[in-house]
Amino acid sequence: MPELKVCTLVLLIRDNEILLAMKKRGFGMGLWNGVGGKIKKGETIEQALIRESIEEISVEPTEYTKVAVHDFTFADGVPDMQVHAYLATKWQGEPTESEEMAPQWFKQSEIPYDQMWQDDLLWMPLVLRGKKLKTSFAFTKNNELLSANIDIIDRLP
Ligand code: 6OG
Repeated sequence: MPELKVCTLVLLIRDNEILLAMKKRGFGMGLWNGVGGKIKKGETIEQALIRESIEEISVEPTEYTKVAVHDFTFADGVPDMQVHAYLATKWQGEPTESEEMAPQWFKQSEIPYDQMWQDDLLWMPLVLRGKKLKTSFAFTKNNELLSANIDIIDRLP
């Protein structure tokens, strides 16, 4: 069985806005998303979320809550990516473009779901309303959403 990639994903929230970033290269290129990436050996999930936020948009989250754990399956039915998603309400630094991501504030009522991963439309509105989720999503080889399962839960691991 291939190794499970564990990743982070952080959405900055202020008033009625959300910070998304355009992925300029690699996996998910051309899509708006939160910031994050793979956890490195020896790192905790929270250390990785801070490191990735600094690397990608020059922001250090200081107050954040885990809102979802997503299991993603691509093509073969074997879960191969687990994404720990957080909302951050405090941070240090100004969101700044890097080689990997170009950040932009959006109104929460104007999230560009048609330029995002197809799962986002199903879970982001729920976490923005305060829900906590455990989900699993399956995608085809062409990154089209094939199936979705979303459980609303009280506490996340
Ligand atoms: P790097 O390859 O940049 O990490 N990611 C997803 N995010 C959403 N919203 N939906 C998906 O649906 C995703 N698949 C992956 C996790 C990849 C980054 O992309 C996120 C990481 O933050 C399939 O190291």
